[in-house]
Formats: sequence, C-alpha cells, structure tokens
Amino acid sequence: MPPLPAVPGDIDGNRDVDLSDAAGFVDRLLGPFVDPVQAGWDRVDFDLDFDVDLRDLAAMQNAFDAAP
Ligand SMILES: [Ca+2]
Ligand SMILES: [Ca+2]
Repeated sequence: MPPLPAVPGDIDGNRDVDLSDAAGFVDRLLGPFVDPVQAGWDRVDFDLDFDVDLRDLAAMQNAFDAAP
C-alpha cells in the first residue's frame, strides 16, 4: 500500500491540523528566513518559496479551518 499523501500544515505528522500544528507554525514563522535545522518548516511553506511568512499563515488558517 503506498504511503498516504502529506496533509498540508500537519507538522507533527498525525494526519490532522490542530492546535499543536498551529503552535509549531508560530515557531517556524520567520518571515523571509528559514532555519534549516528546524524540522517541518517545509510542511508549512505552502507557497513553496522557501520561507514561512504571512502568506503561509493565510494558507495555514485555511488548513486549520478545513480540519475536522
Ligand atoms: Ca497534526
Ligand atoms: Ca512560503
């Protein structure tokens, strides 16, 4: 069975987007900078421009709202 696709915004990998992921997003919100040692930043770089900024925050809000 192939692995399930990643859930956008799911930083901790438990297949949901909840308060734990939101807290992780805030930790990774560095504007135009990325800390490459901070795991999971790429899971919240929604627009794939190699940063975690306010544009990604808008997408994170949508992912959070869409979560069951
Ligand atoms: Ca999660
Ligand atoms: Ca980004």
